Amino acid sequence: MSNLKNETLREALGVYFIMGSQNCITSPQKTLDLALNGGVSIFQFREKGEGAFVGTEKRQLAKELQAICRKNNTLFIVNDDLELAKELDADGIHIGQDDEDLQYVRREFPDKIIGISAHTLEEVEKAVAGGADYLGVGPIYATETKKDAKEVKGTTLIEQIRDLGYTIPIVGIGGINAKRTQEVILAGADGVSVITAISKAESPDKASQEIKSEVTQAKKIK
Ligand code: TZP
Ligand code: MG
Repeated sequence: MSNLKNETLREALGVYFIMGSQNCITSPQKTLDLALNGGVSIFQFREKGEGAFVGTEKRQLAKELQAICRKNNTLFIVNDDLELAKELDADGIHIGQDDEDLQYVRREFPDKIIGISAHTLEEVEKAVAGGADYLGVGPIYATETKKDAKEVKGTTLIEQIRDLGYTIPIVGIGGINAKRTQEVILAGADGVSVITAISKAESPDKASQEIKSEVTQAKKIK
């Protein structure tokens, strides 16, 4: 990815909303629409876990959420499902360490945004060498959302990555809400990835707005 694209992506990662139907208390379409109005700048469709749709229902929901993103000029990323990402011509794909090999994904999607979750410096080094466009680092705080999440690390790994001079865009993930946002950005992240604090908020628009404002403020201090 060129430097220009890299800087555009860094900016877009500010408020990174992730969800699937299983994370929502009302309709996912409505939740996403409100979140985008509130200031979410990039969205990841992550339909997984208990009660998640599969097959045709999953595909249909993905298409509807992608259409909402397009209407709002917001990047649409698919979690883990290469076939779906290809079929929908998504803007990108996010993979975990246990998913498809990064170099394979890069070959399959030469021009797409590829994000990867990283939990150690070794994983960071491999991700950068393998051509990832951004890193998801966490869990920063305790999370109820991902049952098999690794141990909570606070912001230490983000700080270490920056201290070593890596400039790759980073989003923090895990238990992040508006109150915790500044700490994550000040540690060196370009954005915050959020599920529950937006998907289960009484007003997903207000929650997104608050997080966006914290990101903006923290970036001014940095
Ligand atoms: N990866 C690490 S923590 C996490 C994922 C997908 C879940 C984050 O969800 P929440 O609700 O924002 O804590
Ligand atoms: Mg995965």
